[in-house]
Amino acid sequence: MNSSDQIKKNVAKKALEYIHTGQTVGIGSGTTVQAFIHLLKEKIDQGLRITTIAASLESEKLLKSYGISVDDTITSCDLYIDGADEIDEDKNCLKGLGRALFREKIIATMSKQVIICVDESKRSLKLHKAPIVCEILPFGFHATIKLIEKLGYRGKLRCDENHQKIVTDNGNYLFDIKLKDVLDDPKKAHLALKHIPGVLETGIFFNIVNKVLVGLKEGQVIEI
Ligand code: A5P
Repeated sequence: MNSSDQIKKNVAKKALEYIHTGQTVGIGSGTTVQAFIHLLKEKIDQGLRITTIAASLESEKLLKSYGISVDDTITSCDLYIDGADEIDEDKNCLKGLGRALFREKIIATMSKQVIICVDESKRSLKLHKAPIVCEILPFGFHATIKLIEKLGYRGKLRCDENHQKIVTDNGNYLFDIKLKDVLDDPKKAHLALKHIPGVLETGIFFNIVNKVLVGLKEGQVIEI
């Protein structure tokens, strides 16, 4: 049986097979992506040349520390590599547990190919386990939460262990909606939430993922 870290490495290694010199590559965030960046550095040392754009300050810092070029003026990517918190059979996913959903969605949307790297535990027939994360504007956030609740959702403003509100890389707050039931229509849920002016973006990704790499406990990586 492979450890969780080893599974992440296995999936990251598979994702690396899609990277070629001359590409612009969107780099997501989270621990699986960190494993990917470590392996990417080895390839860069061997002569691979790419330009990247990063979905979080943390990923950007790691890329830069390895001497990998990061350019946030890029307008399109050949491919985007990221993790997810949960993914369903139709490749819809829930993202944002690592705070970075907003930039992640911007980069995924500008990418020709979106590859999501997960382990088996993140797969579901229908989304229901992970929260729907909403990035919300600090101004008027009480009113925004009231409107989210008016849609029938219940959740929590994300705070740290000292009860301080978590602030994203973009200076906003996060509201985590706990799902009571499976998410039958991710697009509909996204559009309803996005209709609230204070909701800047949601962690519901639909019609955007092209390929899923799933790391199995036994060590193999399957492509979906
Ligand atoms: C970041 O906000 C998330 O969308 C991440 O992509 C997600 O949390 C996956 O992270 P791990 O690879 O650490 O599970």
